[in-house]
Amino acid sequence: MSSPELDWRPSACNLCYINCGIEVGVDCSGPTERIVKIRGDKAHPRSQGYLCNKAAAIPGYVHHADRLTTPLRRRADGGFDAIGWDVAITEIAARLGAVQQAHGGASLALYGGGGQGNHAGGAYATALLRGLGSRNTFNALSQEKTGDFWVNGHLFGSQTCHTAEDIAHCDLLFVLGANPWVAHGFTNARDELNTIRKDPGRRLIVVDPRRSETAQVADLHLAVRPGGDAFLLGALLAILQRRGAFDADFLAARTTGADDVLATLQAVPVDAWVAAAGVPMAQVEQAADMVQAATAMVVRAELGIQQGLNSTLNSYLEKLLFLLTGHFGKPGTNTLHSWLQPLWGNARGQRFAPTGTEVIGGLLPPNAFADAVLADHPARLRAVWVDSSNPVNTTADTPRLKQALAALDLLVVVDVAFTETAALAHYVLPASSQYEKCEFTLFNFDAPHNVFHVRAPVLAPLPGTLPEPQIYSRLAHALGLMPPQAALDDLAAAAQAGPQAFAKAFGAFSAQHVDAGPVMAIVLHDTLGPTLPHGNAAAAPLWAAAHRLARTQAAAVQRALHAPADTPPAQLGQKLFDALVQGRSGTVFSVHDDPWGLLETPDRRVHLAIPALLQALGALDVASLQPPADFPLVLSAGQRRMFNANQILRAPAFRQRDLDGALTLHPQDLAAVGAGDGDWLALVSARGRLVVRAKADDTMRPGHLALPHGYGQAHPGPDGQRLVCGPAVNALTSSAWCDPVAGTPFHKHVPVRLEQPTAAEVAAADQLAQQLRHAVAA
Ligand SMILES: Nc1nc2c(c(=O)[nH]1)N[C@H]1C(S)=C(S)[C@@H](COP(=O)(O)OP(=O)(O)OC[C@H]3O[C@@H](n4cnc5c(=O)[nH]c(N)nc54)[C@H](O)[C@@H]3O)O[C@H]1N2
Ligand SMILES: Nc1nc2c(c(=O)[nH]1)N[C@H]1C(S)=C(S)[C@@H](COP(=O)(O)OP(=O)(O)OC[C@H]3O[C@@H](n4cnc5c(=O)[nH]c(N)nc54)[C@H](O)[C@@H]3O)O[C@H]1N2
Ligand code: SF4
Ligand SMILES: [Mo]
Repeated sequence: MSSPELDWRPSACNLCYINCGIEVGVDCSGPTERIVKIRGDKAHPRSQGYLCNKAAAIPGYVHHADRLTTPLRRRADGGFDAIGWDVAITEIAARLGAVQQAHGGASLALYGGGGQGNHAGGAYATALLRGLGSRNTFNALSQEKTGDFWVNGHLFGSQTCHTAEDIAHCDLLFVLGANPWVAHGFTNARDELNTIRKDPGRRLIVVDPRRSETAQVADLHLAVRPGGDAFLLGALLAILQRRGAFDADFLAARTTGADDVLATLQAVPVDAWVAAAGVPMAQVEQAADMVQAATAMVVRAELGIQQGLNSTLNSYLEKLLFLLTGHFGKPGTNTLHSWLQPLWGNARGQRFAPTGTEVIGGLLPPNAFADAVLADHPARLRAVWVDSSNPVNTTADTPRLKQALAALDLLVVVDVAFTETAALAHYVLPASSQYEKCEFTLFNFDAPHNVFHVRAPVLAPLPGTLPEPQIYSRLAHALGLMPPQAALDDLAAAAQAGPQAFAKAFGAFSAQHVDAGPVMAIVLHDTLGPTLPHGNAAAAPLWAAAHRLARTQAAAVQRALHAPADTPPAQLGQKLFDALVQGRSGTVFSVHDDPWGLLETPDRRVHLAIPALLQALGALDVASLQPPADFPLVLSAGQRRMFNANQILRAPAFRQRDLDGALTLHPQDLAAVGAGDGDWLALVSARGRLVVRAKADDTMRPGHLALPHGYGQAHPGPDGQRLVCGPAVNALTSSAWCDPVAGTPFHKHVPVRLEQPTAAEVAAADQLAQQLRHAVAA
């Protein structure tokens, strides 16, 4: 039988935050259309047809046995009843309203607000939250990036000033605690790494305790002791300073505060710190040589330092490396990028009352969530909805997180699948998948060309599901948060009449309904949305964003759209919006020639001195790297591997090459515990115990172990029983083990020990492993 002819439709991959342009091959021959194949979209201006191995798994995200197809309401016995959408919306609205009435808006929170491919819904979830009088948003970014944002706020004047990496044009790529070969993190990573490797004029340095896939193609691999990065970076900066390698002209022309930084570096005990970092001095000198020789360097950092010891300090030192050497704001260096719509905000100095936690970028750290619910505080959280997140598996300290979820008056989960978090909710609302609705992401971190991709739906919504904008619109209407229907009808009629009529009517509407500000995304969706092409109603809030950018960054938008310099702002904004909603493969929305107009310090200089972090650098103590006696090994709890993708892919088939989510460790560590390759071991932290499959791996540094991220999901097996695939790593982590500034967890540095499992543990692990293999084979 010949395979059916496929209809190819443009979209983007939702499996990591690069969001490569793809074409999905849709089989239209059956009663319902199905995605069966994926290929790269050559028309996508950023990825240009590139794909990694994971994209082939997208059909398994859309079509699998655990998709939700009806709203669910939990019964007293813990089971669920299927209920209709009208009942679900009415009941949830009533209960949210009751909590808000009794305890105020501050008792409500949103947890999530967008995974790796879906930020459209976040605009609407946030609108509902604001409409109810709350700004409490817990987001995964505060498990990794808020230390970086905090540093950016100090250096560049706003936490929304975010650095981009012009890797395509650098001659030195300095990778710190990142494994782009596997995890990407920048566009077309494997192609870029191969190009650098083959070019004798370009160099790659990797700092990673593990000889990672990226380290294996590097010119220099510094196998740092886990957690030793602040010492290594401090020593490297001090060496560069002593060699006179800093860019004095750049520092004088573009920065303030360099003297304070230099004074701190002067005091660094280089030899002691290099020894603490566990790297030969000759290699650090070699790294310094390569930095000095570079004409254009990019520093690329990720979780290895952001979820490692001293994470906010690491983010500072990493930026000092490119700033003090003047590799900033030029082709082939780190620079700032523009936003169509910032993914986070600027919130310097704000505190969250129930826990005293600093709000960074407008976001709260998941590490503070359990305390925020369980605290004895008048503003403690009582009602929460989770959207596009699975905190039971992804937030530190699973048992305590579950305790907090159970203490809520109301927990609503909006997801495409029946997650571990959904299983604990009062109500579960089934969302349409990212290929069944209009989507976009705000992960647009490129410079000088920045790209935004509005992804039109390529399939009809799975019956029973709704796109998030409709869910939040229905809730906002049911809660009485929306302006009068007659006003919305007038605005909708103006939208039908055309862009100019709409712009005029919207101006009048905004003036008249000032209190509709918080729910404006929903207003735009309900009125302008229906007029947009390709089913792109959810992109309506971008109308306001496009007009704002055309006003504030006119030259960059003109360059992107090839529009004449005298284009009036209103016309430029409309042109940008039209390009965004009409384009199917992504749109270049801004082209910047330098970052200085994007800086938000009043003097447009980089403010290099951050006193609290300079003090922390001066106070670094080599003894802090000594592991506790009862937990002598360091676990990287959540490694990116070829076959994991956060919690997005639930069916075990995707992970069949590493079905048990093995613990990788150096053969020497395996021998020390008297075990062999493939044996079960008990991995014990101060917080918990997991039985895991051991896998000898000589790329690991002795003493350093790794468990994968993105496991621990239950999925229905062939006999209907729910089988949990691989370790749920956050059973081992603690929410208190985190950065003092940003509250980001030290997941790359969990102190552990290995033990022999009991006979009963081994029997249970063997049985589950067999069931999983049986399920995958079926
Ligand atoms: N395949 C795959 N790709 C993904 C994801 C996925 O789940 N799977 N998730 C996406 C997401 S959400 C993110 S945030 C990114 C994360 O992307 P990365 O941060 O690149 O990935 P990780 O594997 O978490 O960690 C990177 C490296 O840090 C190293 N490391 C551990 N401890 C230390 C240390 O003390 N110092 C230093 N210098 N390095 C250390 C590890 O050995 C590892 O090689 O990946 C994205 N891409
Ligand atoms: N121990 C440890 N913990 C970690 C990490 C680690 O390295 N170690 N990494 C951290 C990092 S960097 C990150 S980014 C977080 C990620 O953790 P989370 O914030 O929990 O996000 P994801 O794992 O991406 O889960 C995405 C969820 O969105 C759902 N989903 C997919 N599409 C849609 C949709 O269209 N609509 C809706 N409503 N839902 C959808 C998926 O089914 C899934 O449940 O994990 C963090 N946790
Ligand atoms: S790098 Fe791979 S997982 Fe990430 S978006 Fe591209 S194809 Fe998808
Ligand atoms: Mo992440």
